[in-house]
Amino acid sequence: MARVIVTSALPYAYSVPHLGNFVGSVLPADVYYKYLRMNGDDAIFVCGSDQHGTPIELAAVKKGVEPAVLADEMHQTIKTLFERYECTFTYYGKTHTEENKEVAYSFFNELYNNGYISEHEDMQAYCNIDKRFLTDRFIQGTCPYCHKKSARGDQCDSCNRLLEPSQIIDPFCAICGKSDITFKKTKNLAFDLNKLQDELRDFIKRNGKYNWSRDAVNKSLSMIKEGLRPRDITRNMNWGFQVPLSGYENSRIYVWFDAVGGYIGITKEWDSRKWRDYWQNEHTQLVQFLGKDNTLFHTIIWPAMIIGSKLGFVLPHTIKESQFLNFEGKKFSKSNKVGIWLDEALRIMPADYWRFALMYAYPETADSDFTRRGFADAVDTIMNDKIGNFAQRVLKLAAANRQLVEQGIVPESEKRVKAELEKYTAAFGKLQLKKAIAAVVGLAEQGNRIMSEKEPWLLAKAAKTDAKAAGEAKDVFSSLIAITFALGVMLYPFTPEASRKLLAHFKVVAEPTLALLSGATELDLEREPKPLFSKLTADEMEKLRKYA
Ligand code: B3M
Ligand code: ZN
Repeated sequence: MARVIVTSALPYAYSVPHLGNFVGSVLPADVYYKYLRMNGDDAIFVCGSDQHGTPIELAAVKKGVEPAVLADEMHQTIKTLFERYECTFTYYGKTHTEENKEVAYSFFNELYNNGYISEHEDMQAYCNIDKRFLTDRFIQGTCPYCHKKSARGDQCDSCNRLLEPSQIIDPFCAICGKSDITFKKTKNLAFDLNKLQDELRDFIKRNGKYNWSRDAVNKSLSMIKEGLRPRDITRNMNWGFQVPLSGYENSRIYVWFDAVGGYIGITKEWDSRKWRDYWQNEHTQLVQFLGKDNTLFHTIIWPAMIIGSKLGFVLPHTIKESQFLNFEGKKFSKSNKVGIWLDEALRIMPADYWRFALMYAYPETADSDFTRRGFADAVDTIMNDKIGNFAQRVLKLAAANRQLVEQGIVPESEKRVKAELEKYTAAFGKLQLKKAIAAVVGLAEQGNRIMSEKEPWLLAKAAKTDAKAAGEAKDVFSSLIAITFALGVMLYPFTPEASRKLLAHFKVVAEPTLALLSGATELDLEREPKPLFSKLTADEMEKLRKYA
């Protein structure tokens, strides 16, 4: 039994996430965590709001409220939404807390003491129109590497390389769009990543073999190969943690520094004692889910903080990077009204449908596309026809032919259950979540095949007068019941509500475990079978059409 920390990238607390954000990290992390719980692992699932950074400050300025107030309001909204999607975090915290400040300061102080933080004076972009320093996303322009016009102050949105504001070619201000920019002399503190590059390379080579996405390994190693540069960890702005060093009263700690450290801060907020048992324990596996635009912050800056601080925190064991989900062939975009946001989605269909359809389209190794047609197909053909209808037919047949129902079946003794379960656990073991969901669908397909080949309703009729037919009917019923029960268990990470409904027929009311599959079934024949899923109605299709 392993001890595992599962994390999902921390959503910024300034807007509701869209379906693409959700499937990029929180949803697959939740699916994986639910699996670990079923498997009996000692796992915690940590996520929360990333509350610092320029966009939040700016949104607050526009609304005329304090950034902390806005960030806490949004935190509550987003947290409640994830709960409505049945995400079962051990703790959904936030970064603007005392606990996280302590964590950020201990990283800062140790890196400083160990000689990895250096002071430098340079010219920083300042917008003469907005009268502020242009940090991070507020300075945009052309990328010095790929030469696309998609560079922002800390990263290029096209090639995803990490940048410094001074590297940007033809910069302009993202607030006013103008290039009335002066470079003013300021002091900043930089994290000397260059001093840690050999250790970082070793770390990536060592841990990169634990189910990391190949893309994550490759681009991290190639960044190191190009040579790491010192990276500013302070910003000339007012929102964020104060810099714990005199002379920096007008600066704040860079948002990414306390955001990655936030995984620890949030765990500390969860439990002021237990957090150490997870984070400062060499036997812990840290499994991190994130979108590909967040990878280098997690494979370079974050491990550099852990290695350089020598605080004994566990390094990422697995980096599970996802590619992007597009919406009907386009990038999600609030300003261009492309996409569906998490609050809107629940006004169209309940959580289970989104969880399943999104994981079915999970951009696990390549960008994928969310389309109305694909969604309808996942809902109607797979959820409703293959899984839901099958389970309901089995339960109805059983209720109508009680004399053929054997109690105490061990689901795993059914060879089809055993085979698909093996694929399922192997897939989860390698964090191949699309293969895991395919094993669930595969088991339902096996069940459907038995239905059409054996025609159990005819066997049941024949069984009334023919003892041999009765024997065969019982066997077929046992297989079907074993498969139905196993589906109830295996669906849990993907569609927790349907799993609950199905397992209630087997008198399982607690959170399911994989161990149930080696136990005995007890089918409740008094319980009326109801549909697990339903097809999209004309009304639901119409609602979806509005977004397409
Ligand atoms: N908040 C970026 C994002 O939401 C950032 C992730 C932080 S993970 C420590 O895409
Ligand atoms: Zn670029």
